[in-house]
Amino acid sequence: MLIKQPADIHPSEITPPELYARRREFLKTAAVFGAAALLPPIMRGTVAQAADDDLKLTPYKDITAYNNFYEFGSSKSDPAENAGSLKTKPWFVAVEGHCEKPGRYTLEDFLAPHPSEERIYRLRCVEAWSMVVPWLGVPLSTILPRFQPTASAKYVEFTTLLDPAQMPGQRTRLLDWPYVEGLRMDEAMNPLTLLATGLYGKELPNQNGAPLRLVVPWKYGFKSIKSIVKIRFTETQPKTTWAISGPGEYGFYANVNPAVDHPRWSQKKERRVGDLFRRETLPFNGYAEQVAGLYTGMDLKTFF
Ligand SMILES: Nc1nc2c(c(=O)[nH]1)N[C@H]1C(S)=C(S)[C@@H](COP(=O)(O)O)O[C@H]1N2
Ligand SMILES: [Mo]
Repeated sequence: MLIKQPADIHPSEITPPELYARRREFLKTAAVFGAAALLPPIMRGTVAQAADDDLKLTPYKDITAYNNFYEFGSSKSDPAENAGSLKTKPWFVAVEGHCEKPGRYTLEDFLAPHPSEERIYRLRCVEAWSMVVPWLGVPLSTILPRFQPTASAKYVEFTTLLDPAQMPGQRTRLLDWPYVEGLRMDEAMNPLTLLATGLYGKELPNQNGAPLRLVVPWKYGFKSIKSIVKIRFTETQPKTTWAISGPGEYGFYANVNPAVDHPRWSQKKERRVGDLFRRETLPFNGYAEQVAGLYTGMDLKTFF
């Protein structure tokens, strides 16, 4: 039997080919954005811990041409076609509710002084498609404390711009405008929760929610509200647009849960945009290790 010296062993001989290809893909990704060692620690953790799914980036073209943003129409191509009418400069964010420092902030002031980080997160829509997106943004948990939420602040409510002149979908009754979303305070303060300002190293395109959108990677895409103009600290659970529109189909929690079907279709599998075949959907979209503890003791069939 021939025993090879370690130096003679090509990495492809010790790593199953499929994993090897994935690792190369990851290394390529890391090369595009700078060496993995230079990534912020939290992001390295995210990449390493995000279950056994691959994190091959969805092409920029797909991320920016296949969207849900009902303010610009209900078909997937509408936002890219129509969102040019949205004016994102200047932009203001109002901070209201149970906090010591409410006010109306310019976007720059609202985000300052925190630098943007890059986070590669999967986005999983309840319609059973998914993407892997290299977001740029600031963790919500680094921004919220500045406004000094009080002990009564149990939730955070988010509101999208209301301006039918810029958002043609708002001239219809497709949804109850403005679009609203909410998180429990501990979900908002979880280090994975991101306020995104860009993707692929560039400013957010309008169709992806410019200039400021939420990204909650363990929840269905619809939690990730776009073009945010208001954040309000509340004592009671905020209303959310999709739960208003279909209370039997969409709940407040919206955690990715392959074991609980949508009333009209299964949530067991998903199709990565651009792929031919479907793949298994992972509980909490692959982030169970980091966030399952937030829901200990809750029946996720009741709190869907
Ligand atoms: N204001 C607003 N935010 C929104 C939506 C919307 O229609 N309006 N759609 C949601 C849904 S259903 C999904 S899946 C994601 C899609 O994000 P993407 O287009 O960047 O992939 O945005 C979410 N945020
Ligand atoms: Mo969605």
